[in-house]
Amino acid sequence: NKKANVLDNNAMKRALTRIAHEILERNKGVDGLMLVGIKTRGVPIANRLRERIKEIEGVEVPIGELDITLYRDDLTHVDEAHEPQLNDANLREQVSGKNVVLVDDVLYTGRTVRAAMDAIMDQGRPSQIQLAVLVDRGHRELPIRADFIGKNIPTSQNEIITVELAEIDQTDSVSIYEK
Ligand code: 3GP
Ligand code: 5GP
Ligand code: MG
Repeated sequence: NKKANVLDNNAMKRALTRIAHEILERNKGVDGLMLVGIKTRGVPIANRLRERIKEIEGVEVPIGELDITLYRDDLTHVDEAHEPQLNDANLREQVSGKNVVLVDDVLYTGRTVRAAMDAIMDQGRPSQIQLAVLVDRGHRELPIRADFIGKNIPTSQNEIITVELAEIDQTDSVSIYEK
């Protein structure tokens, strides 16, 4: 059952515009920049950031996607015994020498991001890896943090964050549910 709407369409738009500016500021422009979305919902978020960056700088930065699926995926309960499994890495561009910005919808334990970093490093030697997330819900189990955050939403273990994106869900929203 739903407890609260946290971001609507306009708030999400503003957060992603801000993150696009922050990415450009941190990386001093688009040179060497590459975005990598983590499936499923990290991919449309990465595409939106690329659109914003194009509007700001007039350049389309390279983009890739990673498929990292939990070995046992039970949406309301992440089994600590099972690490996210890496399925495949279809990175369209070489990551060597790039400033790679990983993009995901929700950052939770950090295990998905750890697997994503492994996948990137298998492709080559990036100059840097940074992390952008729409929502940081806390409860990290690894020493991982995001460089760019849409919204910090402190949650309890029995809450889940629902992220809906127009490209997949026909609407843009972030809300909190109680299990
Ligand atoms: P996503 O792949 O688009 O990011 O994990 C499959 C989907 O379930 C994810 O979509 C994610 O949004 C959603 N989800 C909701 N709660 C959880 C959770 O606690 N753990 C995981 N792994 N996914 C969750
Ligand atoms: P982590 O590996 O950090 O525990 O979890 C990150 C991944 O799991 C993200 O890709 C995200 O899709 C999913 N996830 C974890 N918790 C939640 C949550 O509360 N809501 C949503 N929507 N996704 C979550
Ligand atoms: Mg995700």
